[in-house]
Amino acid sequence: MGILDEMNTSIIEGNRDKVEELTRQALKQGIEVSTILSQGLIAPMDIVGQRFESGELYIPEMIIAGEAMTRGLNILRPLFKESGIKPRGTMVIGTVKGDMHSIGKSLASMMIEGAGFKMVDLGIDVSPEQFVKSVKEEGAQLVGMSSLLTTTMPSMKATIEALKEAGLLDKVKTIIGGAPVTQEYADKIGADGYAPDAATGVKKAKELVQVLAAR
Ligand code: B12
Repeated sequence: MGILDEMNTSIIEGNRDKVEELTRQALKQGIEVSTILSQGLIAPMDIVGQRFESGELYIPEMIIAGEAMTRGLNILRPLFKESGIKPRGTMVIGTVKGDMHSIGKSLASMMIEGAGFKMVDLGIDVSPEQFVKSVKEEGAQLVGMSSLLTTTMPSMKATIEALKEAGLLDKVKTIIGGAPVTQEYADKIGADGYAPDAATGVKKAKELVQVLAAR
């Protein structure tokens, strides 16, 4: 069994220490960081989701799998950072109000940070007011929102409305993501960008700061 398969099994089984060890080993073997990420860490979470849906796995197991994946992510995190460069811009990121899913948000944050942005991560269950406050305090150009539940997607709309009310929408660009989110939804709520994955998030972030700079 290849090391990436072993990582899949260990995440699904929630074997946190093993995931950490295998991530280190995979790096030592010279496997690309992006491959370790997509095939070793992200792929098993899809399987976990499917098994949850079919009733094979329960919430505690889903939490432990998430924690195991995060251990691997933490090892890759420093490798995404470029050092000593002036930030391209500042992004405030968070999982929207009512939503506790952190993994996709943290991954997007890590990759955008790696592309040279200053990231202000507000964590999970972030209210529209908290987003607005942080954008003001940080002078951010970008706001990243994550939602994994169809029931919390409206919090994205509420956040965009709160930014508008605070008179910030001409200064900041918004990017939304998360499994149930679509381009169509982004258009509907007036988000400036939609990213189906973290890599697209990086691309959008770069594009949108350029749009702002060109003004
Ligand atoms: C792990 C998990 C949990 C963990 C979360 C642990 C944690 N620390 O995050 C726990 C156990 C807490 C959990 C709880 C719940 N969960 Co849950 N969970 C999942 C699971 C299995 C994986 C999510 C994940 O981490 N995926 C991996 C990451 C990397 O993918 P991602 O989040 O999509 O992120 C990527 C992109 O979307 C994008 N992205 C995401 N956000 C952003 C933001 C920006 C700015 C950008 C640029 C990009 C970006 O980039 C990421 C990387 O490519 C999914 C199933 C699935 N396949 O999605 C269900 C799932 C999301 N959960 C679900 C449900 C129902 C729940 C609960 C309501 C269960 C319950 N009955 O209590 C609760 C809700 C709690 C709450 N209020 O939030 C449903 C949602 C159904 C729906 N459509 O609304 C799913 C789809 C499972 C299912 N098939 O039924 N869950």
